[in-house]
Amino acid sequence: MRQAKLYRYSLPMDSGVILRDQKLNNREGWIVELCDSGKTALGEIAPLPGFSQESLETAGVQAQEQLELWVNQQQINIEQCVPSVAFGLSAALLELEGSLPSEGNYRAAPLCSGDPDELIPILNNMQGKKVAKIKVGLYEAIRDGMIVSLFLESIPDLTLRLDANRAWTLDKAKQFAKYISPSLRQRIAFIEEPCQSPGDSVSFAIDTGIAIAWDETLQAAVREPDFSVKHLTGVKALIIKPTLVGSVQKCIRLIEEANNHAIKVVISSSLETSVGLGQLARLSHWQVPDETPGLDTMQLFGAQLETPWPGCLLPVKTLSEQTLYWQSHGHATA
Ligand code: OSB
Ligand code: MG
Repeated sequence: MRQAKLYRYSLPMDSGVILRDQKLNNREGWIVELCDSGKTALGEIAPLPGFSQESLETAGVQAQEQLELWVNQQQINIEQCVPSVAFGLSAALLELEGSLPSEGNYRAAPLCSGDPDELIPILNNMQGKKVAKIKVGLYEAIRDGMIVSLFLESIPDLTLRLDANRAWTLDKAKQFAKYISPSLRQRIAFIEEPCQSPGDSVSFAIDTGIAIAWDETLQAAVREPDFSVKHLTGVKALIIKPTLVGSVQKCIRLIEEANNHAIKVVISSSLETSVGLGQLARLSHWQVPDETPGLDTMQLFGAQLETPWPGCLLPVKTLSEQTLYWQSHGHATA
């Protein structure tokens, strides 16, 4: 017999500079719990304010509709759900059937969301390939250029990912690049969305030799019905945030298409709790084994949820402490 539950959670968080315009003090979302033949699986549905087009309420209503169909052995249509619901339901279903491998890549690229000095001890303790991510475009472009240059000069085995979130004009972006000597530029793995317009970002990459990646441009493009990775060339990497893209299957199709165009993929967080973040770490290990995911966002939370993130010292809240919003009544159809 199939059973399902839908929990609504709320966890304390300080989103800091990650969400420039709208600081979040609380992360709210849904956790689905599926039970079938003695097995249980979770999935997280967490529209991100300012990024997702659907609201928390819309997502919850849609999730409940789909769960009602599922417990009654009826056809559900994940691909027609809004992205956050498609991701959460598909992850839970894969988990239930044992198709999401348990091994994860939890060595997320450390995210510097404040004082760059805080990154130094973290990098010194990091084993293997040193990759970190720094947000740029929050202060003067020249200051960003000097800081990035300083990091690359003082840590010779460091590779940096940068994220400007479309903060710069082409001129500003070039000012930034001027402070980074050409010999250091290959150690910038990529800069996500340097310019306000994607065309300017491509010009920046050509003019400076600094590789770029699409994040916002990708999330917008996948919503178009005739979407194809073909239209997104000129970049080194695509940043895939499954909560904003859709089902795990859709993400896998996107990864395959990107690989066919010699574009790398980085699986990245939309500030999911430890439930969703752990599944993203597993998806990344499974489908993008050679690329460090962008999942260093547990640090923004005040607590974890149900399934802890390896090595994280934050207290773990259980699902039973959250609001049970809906649950199925037994239908003995199986
Ligand atoms: O700007 O890429 C962003 C998280 C939520 C919303 C937007 C962003 C992010 C991250 C996730 O930066 C962390 C990462 O990509 O490493
Ligand atoms: Mg980004």
